Amino acid sequence: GTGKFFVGGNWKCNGTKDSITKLVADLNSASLEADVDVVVAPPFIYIDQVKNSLTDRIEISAQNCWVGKGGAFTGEISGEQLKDIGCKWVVLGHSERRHVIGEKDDFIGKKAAYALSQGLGVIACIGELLEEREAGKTFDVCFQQLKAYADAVPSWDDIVIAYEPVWAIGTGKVATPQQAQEVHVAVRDWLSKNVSPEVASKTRIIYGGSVNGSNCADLATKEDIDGFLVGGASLKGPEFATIVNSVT
Ligand code: G2H
Repeated sequence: GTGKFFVGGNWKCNGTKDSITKLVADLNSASLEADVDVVVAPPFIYIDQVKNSLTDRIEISAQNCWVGKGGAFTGEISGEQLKDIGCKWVVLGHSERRHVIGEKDDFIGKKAAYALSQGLGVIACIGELLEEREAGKTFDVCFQQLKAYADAVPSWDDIVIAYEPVWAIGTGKVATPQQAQEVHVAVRDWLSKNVSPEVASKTRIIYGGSVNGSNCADLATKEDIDGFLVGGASLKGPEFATIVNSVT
């Protein structure tokens, strides 16, 4: 792998004050391998609760943010506000925002650039739909999404790329280690040719899509899999710890 293993828990639109109190307690008492960056992404309204109760060992991410400076944008949350409440990261370009909410590549690229400008790290998601994979367009789609980030951001220092094939998200159909590795290599190659060999070798590329406590170890053995973005299984503290500790 490249750099430090990185495991993010994307809680999506799940949880209550009570269930999050329990999850935080489980995470606080879990033993986590030292050499792993660990991040959780609660829903916006629970970030402050998590920030005030979770161990500093685990950093906090938002799941989205506004594309620019705050102001008259009803219902949005700005990057400045995320920094203000102690977020270190923001997930951008998640497939649910692309395909359920309708966010487009260039909008996501602008969000990434603005978030970086505010000092947030960006977990930049990419990934193909099943029909795109079946049509042999996996690399084309991933490269187009990567290009939108590359065209917008001034630096890749604070970006982690999350490859999440949409057909594997929340479906229980995890990509095989070989399928994931193949795309991760292609992404690294794209970065090398289109950004720089240095960025390609330094940027972490994590896998997401039905990662759980049983399949993480096999995936983690692959050379270009530098960690995971975990949805469903991140809602269970002990299982999330198992995934963090799958670092090889
Ligand atoms: C992919 C992943 C986390 P899950 O969306 O981002 O979710 O692990 O539930 O497939």
